[in-house]
Amino acid sequence: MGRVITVGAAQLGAIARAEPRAQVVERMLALLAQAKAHGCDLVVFPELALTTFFPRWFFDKQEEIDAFFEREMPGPDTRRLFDSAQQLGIGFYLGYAELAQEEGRTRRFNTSILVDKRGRIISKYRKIHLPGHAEHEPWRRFQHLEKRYFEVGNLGWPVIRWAFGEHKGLFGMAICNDRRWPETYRVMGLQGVEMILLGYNTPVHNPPAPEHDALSHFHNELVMQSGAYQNGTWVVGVAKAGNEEGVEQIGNSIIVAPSGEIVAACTTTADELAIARCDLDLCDSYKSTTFNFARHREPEQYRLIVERKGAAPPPE
Ligand code: ING
Repeated sequence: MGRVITVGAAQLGAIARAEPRAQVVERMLALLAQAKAHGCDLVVFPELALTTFFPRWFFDKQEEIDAFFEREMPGPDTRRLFDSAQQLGIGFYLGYAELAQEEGRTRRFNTSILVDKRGRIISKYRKIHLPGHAEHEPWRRFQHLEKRYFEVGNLGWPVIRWAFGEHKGLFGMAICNDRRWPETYRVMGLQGVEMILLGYNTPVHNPPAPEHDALSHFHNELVMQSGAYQNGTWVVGVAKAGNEEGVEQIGNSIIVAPSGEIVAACTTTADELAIARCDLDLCDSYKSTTFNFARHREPEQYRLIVERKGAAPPPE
């Protein structure tokens, strides 16, 4: 028997702007209880899981924006989540808007944390790929102002060794748009990652490219399946789904094996738990063969191409 970790993808349905954090936490506690009943070691919640996806609106008052941020973690509303997870002996990934005092100034990030079974924050990640735009663009059916409300993450993509029970594994985190970029998976793949946890809020409609809308599920699965396979890692992707304040967001939360196969999926756009028993030893079947980086990668060759910055000139 390998190093099996039982994982719950805890998808959340829509969160209304007026929904108090305490009510959202109640919904998360219900998913934690389900996870316990199914023997989960780890539960993954979505990106910005405590509030509605507020970058869909333009706000010009900073205090309105800051109402969506957490100044401490755990805070008054999230302490119950930490305590309950600890009582149940379950670790969790949580995405939230982080307001921090760093380097003598206030900083705002789209953040995720990994909390162990004793309620300790053992890793933090701040979203690097911020999609959307920084200025109000009224032509859009809805805004996507992550570039206005958050700074680019400054923590890299850390991979940590976590003892989730009698076994240990290598875990990393990403957030939403990060999952579309191969660098996200490769930077963690080069650190030997065995399971990448990520949450997302993905509108079906992408105003700059409406022709992609019909492919939103395909692209969601494509990027996580390829990232998993090409780096020999598990990937857990969890949605904030449903019609949230008039914007339809995809569900399609999935758990992907290092083979690239989807082994569990949510089938609704509501609060839903998809569960899989994930054997981390399966990673080695790919990391030691097809994707044996030490034997098969040629970074020196890549460097020359990258430095050339563009297509090679035609032969003389
Ligand atoms: N959301 C979306 C995502 O990357 C997006 C933004 C939607 C990009 C559709 C491209 C196409 O899933 C966030 N929050 O990054």
